Amino acid sequence: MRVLAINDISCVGKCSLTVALPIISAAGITCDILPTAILSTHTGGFRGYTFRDLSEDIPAVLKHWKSLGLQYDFIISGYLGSIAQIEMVKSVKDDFLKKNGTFIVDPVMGDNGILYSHFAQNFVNEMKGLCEIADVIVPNLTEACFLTATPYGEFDEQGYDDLLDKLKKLCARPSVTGCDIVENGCTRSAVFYTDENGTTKKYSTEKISGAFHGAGDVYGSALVGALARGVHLDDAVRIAAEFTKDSIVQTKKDATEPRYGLNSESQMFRFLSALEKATK
Ligand code: PXL
Repeated sequence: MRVLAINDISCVGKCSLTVALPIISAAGITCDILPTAILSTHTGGFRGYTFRDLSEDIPAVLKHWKSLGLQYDFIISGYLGSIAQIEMVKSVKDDFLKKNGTFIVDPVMGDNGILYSHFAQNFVNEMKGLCEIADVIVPNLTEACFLTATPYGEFDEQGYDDLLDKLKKLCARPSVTGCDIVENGCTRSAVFYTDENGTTKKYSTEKISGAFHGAGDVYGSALVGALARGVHLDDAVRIAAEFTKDSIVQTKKDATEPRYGLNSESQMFRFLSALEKATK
């Protein structure tokens, strides 16, 4: 199994490729990378960060890869710095994804109801086009709302089901993270997702209060790692959600600044043990 992760390198702050590469590799899967930009830190919570767009370098990289005849079982795309890069990802999918391969899009655009800096409505519209050619999309709740022109706010379970129905018009298998639900009087954090048969399901974990940067990257990377290992979608969602929750719990215990990302390193063994169990 060979995965290509298309994402930026945020040198500090543990997100995008600095999360995808260790998690997918630890899952036992070869993870090649196509960096879209190099930033001194990610853009969520730091000021004065540097941003080098790597778009100019990408055509030569892809030309070289074509000469090697590279083909991928999975391609996952994440943070894209421009509309031109969305178009580039579409052509990478056409040229480098195996016939029966899986294309996963993390439509990284925002969090907590707002778009990240650099993004506006025209980017959202183009991102919808990318989601339309994906097999699986992994938006957070904010991104799911922008993709479906749904006002961001509080949802009940029917509201999440309706949101998934709208997303299904874009992509058959959406998986939305960060959906708060109330079960037996307790707030829990759920992933709402659609399985291979088109049925919407949910998987919930304990809700840890606070905003934790990079949680979506940990979830998406663990999901790809599990799917690439041949784990069924239901188990892959469960394992990825538990790993993300465990990483959040540890990060909260560490009391590090949330903008520095999740301590997923400490939970890697647990994640791999769950993966081993699911693949036996
Ligand atoms: O974690 C998502 C992400 C990825 N890449 C960059 C970001 C963010 C979120 O802020 O700024 C550069």
